Amino acid sequence: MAIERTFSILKPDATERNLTGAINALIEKAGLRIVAQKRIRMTKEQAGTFYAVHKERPFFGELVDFMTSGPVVVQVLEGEGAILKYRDVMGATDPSKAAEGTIRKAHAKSIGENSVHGSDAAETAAIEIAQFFAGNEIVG
Ligand code: 3AN
Repeated sequence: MAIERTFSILKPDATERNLTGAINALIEKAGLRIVAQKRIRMTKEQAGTFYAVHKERPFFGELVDFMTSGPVVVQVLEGEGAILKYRDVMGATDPSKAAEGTIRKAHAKSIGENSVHGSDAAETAAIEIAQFFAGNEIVG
C-alpha cells in the first residue's frame, strides 16, 4: 500500500480535557507519523469553510460553534494507507458505536463532541491539509 498523508484535528473536547498526548500515543501506536502539528483557535470563517459540505445539515451551526469553542490541534499524519488507517483508529462517528481500542471509544463524549476529525478520502485530505499548512511546515 502507498504512503499517504491525512489531515487530523484534535477537537476542543479533547484539548479541554488535556488529551493531546493520550490521543497522539494512539495515533503513533497505530504506525502513523505526526509530520506536522499546531495548536490553534479556529475562527468561525475557518470552521465554516472546513465543514462547508455539511452546510445544509441541521447540526452545522452547532458544529461551527463547537469547533470554535476552544483550542484545537491540527495535524498531518503520514503512513501506509494513512487515510483509512486513521479512520479505523478514530472509530465510528457515534462513540456508542465505536469499536474497542479506538480513540472515540476511549475518549469521545458524544456524536458532536467526538474528539477527532480525520479526512475521508485522498482528495479531501489534500484540500484540508492545504487549508491549514504550508508545504514547508510538513516535515516527513
Ligand atoms: P466523521 O467525523 O466521522 O467523518 P461526519 O463527516 O459525518 O463524521 O460528520 C462531521 C462532524 O459533524 C462529526 N465529527 C461530528 O462532530 C458532527 N456531526 C455529525 N453528525 C452529527 C449529528 N447528528 N449531530 C451533531 N453533530 C454531528
